[in-house]
Amino acid sequence: MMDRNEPAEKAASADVAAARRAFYDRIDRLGMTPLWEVLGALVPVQPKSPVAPVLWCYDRIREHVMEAGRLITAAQAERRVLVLENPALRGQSCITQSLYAGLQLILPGEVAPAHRHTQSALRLVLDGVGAYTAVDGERTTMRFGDFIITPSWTFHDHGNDGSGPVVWLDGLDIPLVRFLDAGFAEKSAAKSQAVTRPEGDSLARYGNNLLPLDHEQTPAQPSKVFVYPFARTRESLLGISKSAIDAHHGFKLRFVNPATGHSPMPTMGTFAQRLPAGFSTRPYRSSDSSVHVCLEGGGRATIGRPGEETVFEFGERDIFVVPSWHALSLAARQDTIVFSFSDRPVQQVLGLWREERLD
Ligand code: GTQ
Repeated sequence: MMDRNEPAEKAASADVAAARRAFYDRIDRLGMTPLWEVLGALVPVQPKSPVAPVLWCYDRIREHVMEAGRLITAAQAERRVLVLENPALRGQSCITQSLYAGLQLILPGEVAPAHRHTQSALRLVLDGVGAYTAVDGERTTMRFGDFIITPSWTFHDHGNDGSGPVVWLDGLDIPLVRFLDAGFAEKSAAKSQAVTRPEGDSLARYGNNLLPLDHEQTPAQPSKVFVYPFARTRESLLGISKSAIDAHHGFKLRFVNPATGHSPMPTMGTFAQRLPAGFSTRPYRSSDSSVHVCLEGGGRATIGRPGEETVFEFGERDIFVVPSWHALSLAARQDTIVFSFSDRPVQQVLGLWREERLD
């Protein structure tokens, strides 16, 4: 086993080092490079994520999202979104290595025209009322905290029939699909897709402990439930609050495709958790970098190992990132509900996912 803490070059004499450098230059022209100079970085003992812990306070960025609404229309932009870029990954449209996030604004009377793409998207409604998302011919009214999905290759358009601006968080697997070079997209001929099913049809058919008689899905197929209403999520989180609390998670549940028990979409895992006022979670880490959004209450997130930790004070609508294998501890100032998402199902299906409960 080579000593990964000591670069091979350091141990060598000056002559050997010079000979090696000359050799590296010669093989460089042939499109080759020595593994031993990079092995430690390629095969790390544990994840060394380049992702930075970062917090966006909604109240501080809201005015800029609104300003975008005065500079470009939803129709001109196709999607009027301010991308949340991880400060360590600027220019790559990434919030983590595998995931994209942005804040989408839609003004009264606007339509973000119908299109589809192989990237999967989730929406978490943060601000305003009166907007809808249409997925596969069915419209869903967007209410605060609702988690809505647009699975890979489903047509979707967004509109606002209300009287004020509406903002939601978009989460997409754009970097993952880009990495795989598997991106396809097309615009629909129709600006708004034809409504073929009444609102609530999917939820009634697939989201109420019942399924159509002949309905069968494989684990990788996305949920036919397009909206996971916040009212229902809240009800479950409060409903389990009389039982024992998990020291590392509080009361935490994962969203599922009810027909399979797997994640609503194959590339993104989504979670909701409740922390009672005054409760602090024990530190916990996992190999999926995650994006957290506070929907109710607020508190303190401590990210990373003691001595080099990052501490964020967060409140409602604030968004923060926890990099892979960084310990997270959450302390609730008030009764708090946090939504989060990550690439966990991808790691799990590939046999890569790890977690560790600390302390
Ligand atoms: O709503 O379809 O934030 O296609 C980025 C790409 C949103 C969308 C984004 C998209 C969309």
